Amino acid sequence: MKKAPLRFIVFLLCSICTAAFFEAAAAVGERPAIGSASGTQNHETQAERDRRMKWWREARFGMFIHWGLYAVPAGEYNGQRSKRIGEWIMEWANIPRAQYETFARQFNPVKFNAAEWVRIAKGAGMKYIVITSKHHDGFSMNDSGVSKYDIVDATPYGKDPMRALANETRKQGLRFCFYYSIMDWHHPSQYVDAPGKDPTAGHRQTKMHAGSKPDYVSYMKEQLREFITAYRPEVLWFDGEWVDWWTEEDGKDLYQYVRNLKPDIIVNNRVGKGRKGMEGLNKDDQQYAGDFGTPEQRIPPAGLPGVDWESCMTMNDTWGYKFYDENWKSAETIIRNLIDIASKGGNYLLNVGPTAEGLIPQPSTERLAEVGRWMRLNGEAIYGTSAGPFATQLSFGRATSKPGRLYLHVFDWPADGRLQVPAWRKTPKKAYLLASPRAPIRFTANGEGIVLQMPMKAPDPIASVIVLETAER
Ligand code: FHN
Repeated sequence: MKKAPLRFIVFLLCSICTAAFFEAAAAVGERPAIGSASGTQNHETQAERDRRMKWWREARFGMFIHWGLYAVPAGEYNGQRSKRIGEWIMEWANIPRAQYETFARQFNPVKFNAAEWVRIAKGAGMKYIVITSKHHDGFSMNDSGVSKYDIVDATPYGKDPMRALANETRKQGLRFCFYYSIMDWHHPSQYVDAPGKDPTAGHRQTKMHAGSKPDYVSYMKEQLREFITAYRPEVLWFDGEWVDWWTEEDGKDLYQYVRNLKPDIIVNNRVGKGRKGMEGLNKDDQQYAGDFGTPEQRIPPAGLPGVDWESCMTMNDTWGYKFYDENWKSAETIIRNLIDIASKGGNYLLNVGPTAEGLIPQPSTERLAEVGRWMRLNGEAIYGTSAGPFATQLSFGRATSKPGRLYLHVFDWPADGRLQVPAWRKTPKKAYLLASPRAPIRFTANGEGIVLQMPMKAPDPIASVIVLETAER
């Protein structure tokens, strides 16, 4: 029998080891990246990846800001309004590029105050800010060297609010991040081919002129290089990747490109083609580019052990400002969403849509202030926590955990003050309200777990947090 060449033997051995590595990783619950075949990217070890993702995983709560030219029409064009999202007005009002460009001459956010915006985010308990550097309309909200279609060159405002916001965000101890749209309704490489649609208006599926893709990709890369080197964003939140002319290979290439520019940057899964629509998590037929999943306007039904994900959500029904959209979520809904998401091991990216003058709408600031009041008391039960240990949803609320501590977030306080907590793998040794740690809560074990004997009245009608200290960490 012919002797097998050495190379073949080496190859065989390697694939056996790789397979063994994955088994091991899965076994110890390590978090392979949502992206690459080896669980890490850029030859990054798992430990390096965990270090890179640490601040983001502990942050749990961030502000999304959709701000751009679409705030000028604010949801109305020639008297036409829509239930559709405001930042898509160039699409649903079929506004030709040349016409849409005229909004730039009306964009003058003289009331923009970076310190105030960051104070509102910080006051709500948010740890990072993701703002639209360029949305689908292609307009750059920062000073871009590769485009004159930006806030410095094309508007009477003439200044760079992203510079101010980046500096202020860091000054107040939050993380500055950018949203960037791959689809671009303004770039000449793309056009619209749809019945009744102006070829230069907006559309969900822009087409790419033959041979123009390389130009556009190098335009994007040059713009991203200047954004990354000038503003040092900590996260790049891509979007608009669904267009047919964008591929997973393009996504992997762009992921590599931005990580080479800033190795500790975190990139969402919309850099590539992995996500399953608005559910936001990746298909599992291959390893896709990106560091975290992006459910949109929804919360996954159950926790996703080992997966990094972030739910993004509006406070009303639009991302970009629409003056007549008053369908605001209550502070209770927002706080319970945050708890629900944290109890499943995810982050919450909550959106505001500032006006063309540069103001965050009052209904948003009021609700964020109320969220902040809850977070100042209960932040310990959100920041740096992991998903709760219970296989099924708790009937009375949610749970988050830390080594040696379980946090019960009680939405529905029992009328008789008696709370049945299902058993889980740890032994509770002490219980108390997070709001009054020196007042121990008595509890007794029973066949199903433990029963807590709590005060008759809920300390907080939205969510009262009980801490269970456990013997085991
Ligand atoms: O089309 C965008 C939309 O305008 C908004 O930016 C959201 C935010 O996640 N993302 C896209 C819709 O999936």
